Amino acid sequence: SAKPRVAVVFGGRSSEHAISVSTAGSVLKAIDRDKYEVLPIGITHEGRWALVSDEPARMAITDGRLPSVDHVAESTEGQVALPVGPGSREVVWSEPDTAPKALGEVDVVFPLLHGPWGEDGTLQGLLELSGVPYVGNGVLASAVGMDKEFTKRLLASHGLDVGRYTVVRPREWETEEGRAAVRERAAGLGLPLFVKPCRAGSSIGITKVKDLSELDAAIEEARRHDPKLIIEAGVSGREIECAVLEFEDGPRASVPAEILVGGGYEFYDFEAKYIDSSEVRIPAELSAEETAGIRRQALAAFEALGCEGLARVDFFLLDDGGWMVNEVNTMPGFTPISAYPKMWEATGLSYPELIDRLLQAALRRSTGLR
Ligand code: G1L
Repeated sequence: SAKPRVAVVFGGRSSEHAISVSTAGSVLKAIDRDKYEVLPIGITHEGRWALVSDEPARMAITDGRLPSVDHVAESTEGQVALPVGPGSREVVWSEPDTAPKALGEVDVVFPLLHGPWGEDGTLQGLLELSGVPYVGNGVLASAVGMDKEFTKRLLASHGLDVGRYTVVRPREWETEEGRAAVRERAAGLGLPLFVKPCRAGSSIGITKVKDLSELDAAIEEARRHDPKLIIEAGVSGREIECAVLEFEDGPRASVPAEILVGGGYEFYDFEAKYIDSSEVRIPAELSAEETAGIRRQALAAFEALGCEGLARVDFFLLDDGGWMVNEVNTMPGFTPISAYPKMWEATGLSYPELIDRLLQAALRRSTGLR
């Protein structure tokens, strides 16, 4: 009998709760029910794990209405629990003042969560402790991919160009000598500068600094999202992305895409990314040599971070012909119209096939060292 049971976990205490819910709707719709049994588990805004009705249609973004776990949860009183400890993969459902009820065993978790407690490796750590295999990146790659400083350090040590930058640590901005040192390092990077929270799921808190008189305000703004900041030298070039996916014989890179930022946007910000949906050209118009180069570097970045399952690697093709890695996204946008699935579609892999490959890769692994 035994179809593998997939727990799709989504929602959560994140500003991208609704994005996660609508992504889960797409994933639930595309999972082959002849091959897998599905258990949808939502995390409410308050962080409560709840059993959700298996109705993908109710999880879509419909004319301006944002979906939420709180609207599709079976009960806001009860709570789903994944026992921590090896041996059991049994999931339980408890209502107040009643004995916990077994929901059965889970063979694999499909985590669709963004931001803190989602893509920073903490949920992956919980799943490791629980002994349940899961789709996508492990603890280390998830944690590194979330931190722009450690991403750059690893990529650079593997010979990839990451551009010029400086890190501002929490305590450094709290003394006058520290602030002076930061201003001096920033001035050495030229203009424009991009001031960013070092650890963030999306583009929130980022300021483009065109004059050093704007630097302090930009730093204060970024510090509202993360006490650790990164200041990057602005670059001029084209924004090219490449999708990497783990196959039976190892990772493969897709045809690349180009992000064409629509008029009016200073850079690819939160709104441009999710609401305005800037144009994506797939395949990107590149020479055969450029395409081969980007695919090779995307695989190198995947290996540098010790990625598993998938990653989207974002580059700048600089005006001088060089390449720079801008970001490694270990949990990319994942609806059928997101760049990551579209790059695989253009490479010959449909959305349902992509989901099946991710589940198969997770089921081939077990938890622990690999
Ligand atoms: F599980 C995967 F495949 F690794 C995975 C997990 C999460 C792929 C993509 C995502 N992405 C998201 O969860 C999100 C960016 C839609 C969250 Cl808001």
